[in-house]
Amino acid sequence: MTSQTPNGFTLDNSGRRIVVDPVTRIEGHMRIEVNVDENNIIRNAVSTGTMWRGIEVILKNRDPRDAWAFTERICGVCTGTHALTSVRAVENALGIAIPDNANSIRNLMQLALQVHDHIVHFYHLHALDWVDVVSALSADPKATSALAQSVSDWPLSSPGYFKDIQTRLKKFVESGQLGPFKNGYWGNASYKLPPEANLMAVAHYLEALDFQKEIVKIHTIFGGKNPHPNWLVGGVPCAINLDGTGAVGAINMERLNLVTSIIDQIIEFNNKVYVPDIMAIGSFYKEWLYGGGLSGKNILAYGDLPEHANDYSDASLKLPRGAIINGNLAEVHPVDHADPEQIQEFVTHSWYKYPDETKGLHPWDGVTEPHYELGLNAKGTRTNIEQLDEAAKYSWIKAPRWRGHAMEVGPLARWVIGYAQNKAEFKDPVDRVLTDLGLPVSALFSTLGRTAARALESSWAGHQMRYFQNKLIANIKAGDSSTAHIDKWKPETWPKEVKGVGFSEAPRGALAHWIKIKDGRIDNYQCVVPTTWNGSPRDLKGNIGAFEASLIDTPMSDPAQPLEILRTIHSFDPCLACSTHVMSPHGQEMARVQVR
Ligand code: NFE
Ligand code: MG
Repeated sequence: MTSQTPNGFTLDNSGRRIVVDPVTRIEGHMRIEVNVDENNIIRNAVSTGTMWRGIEVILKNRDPRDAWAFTERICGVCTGTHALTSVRAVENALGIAIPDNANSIRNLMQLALQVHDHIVHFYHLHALDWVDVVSALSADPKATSALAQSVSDWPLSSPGYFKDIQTRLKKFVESGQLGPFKNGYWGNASYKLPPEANLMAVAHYLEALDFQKEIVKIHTIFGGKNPHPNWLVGGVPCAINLDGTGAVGAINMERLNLVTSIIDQIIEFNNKVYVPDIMAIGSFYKEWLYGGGLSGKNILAYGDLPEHANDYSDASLKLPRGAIINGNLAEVHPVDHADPEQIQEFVTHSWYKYPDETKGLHPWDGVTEPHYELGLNAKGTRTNIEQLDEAAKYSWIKAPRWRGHAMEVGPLARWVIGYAQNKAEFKDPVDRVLTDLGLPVSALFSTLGRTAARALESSWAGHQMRYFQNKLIANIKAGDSSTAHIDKWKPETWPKEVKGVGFSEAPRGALAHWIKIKDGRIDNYQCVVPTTWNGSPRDLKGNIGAFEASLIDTPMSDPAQPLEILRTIHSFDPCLACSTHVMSPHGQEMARVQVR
């Protein structure tokens, strides 16, 4: 049956249905179903979160000062970002200000997460959608060396180096123990890189695996551990003592120097490996401009990285805030988390119950009441096993909307908003990439655009880290070693009832937590996370979510090998643990790929 969605997509679910479950190389449990027409072009898409975790329910009646430690465990991937968002929500509710050093350290923690997440996402979760590992076996190491040296002066680029990598890879393949490279669609016609580019990318896959463990040391220095570093309402939980005496584990000059040296390595890795790889790989795929979905239409960013402590105004935020509707880049709308007209969550197609499901709820009044029921498909059979019914409830992800619109969030959304605001630090790198690849601005709104924006952001983030690290050191040297204000820690001093909101830009996009505090305890707590926006199911009016929209009209070269689906869905870096915040017995793996 053909239908038109209010957000501008034509759907047809009459063709063959392809089920991909579970989608791998993401965080959490997710299923995608698409219908393809007789030419194997995707004409309908259904995305579903198949797990539920109930963290919002677990938080009820707890001490608001502990909320960060619970919410942080929503996810081990965007580790720390929920904690940061949570302490901001509590500070906003109780009027708690943090010291300058805490602001710099929080920004360093958040930026370290961005860079770590982006590098790991590209190399370890996404690259193999573009890079054919098996093809690397037939590369000429000498030609690979020449290619590597033509794209950057990264030192690991000799013919011998690539020969060694190739030999290691060969042993791996011959052993039959492919490990992380198992079950790839090697040899699929959608792979376009020459063997040498594949070999270079495989080498960088291994290098990135080694390097990522250095990045997270920043979390262990400022937050004691990773994943799930420590946070604190009122500041950060680390003491500063430059001469190394006094508090055990205090931040001293030696530790600060280690942070500085990791930041230098991050900047170099981004400049000489990550960004050049994106450009090199992008140059072979620039015809493959599918996957735009909502990105050229409706995008949302909350902004983050306050330059000044406690100032969350647009002017203070280094990552931009705003909403773009219907692709009109000339108008960036202001975003207000406290406005009940702006952000609402719907559950028409989600496995939750609302008193009135024809209405959305602002998160301060949000309700999280699970209500799992299997939909019935057109044939009238129970469907979760075989085929979802998108006309019924079909996902554990709620459907958040901004002024009624389904929105895409993430690095591309942030960069397009910065671009639309004419901010040179976002506009210039984007224009350089487009010029180098010979592509128009519209090419940004694609799977490739999402992947490129993430690389540019990783590079930008490295420089911001250097900025906040220098700011931190200068402030400490000027005699300020304060890292926390705990003067408002006593619940007896709090108002009887109060509410607050904290927001951030997590690696995957706009994140906010809303809290209501009553008699010193959490009365209601709601998280609306990036993958809730992107992975949203349909809403009451039939608007499809960003994942779903991104798949429509994409041709598949072989539906039994759904590489194009993975390529586009992976470009969002989905995290289902975040978005569904008890797995049902029906949520477990049912099949890898089914073609019907
Ligand atoms: Ni679990 Fe997360 C991020 C948050 S969800 S990864 O980034 O918040 O999309
Ligand atoms: Mg939620």
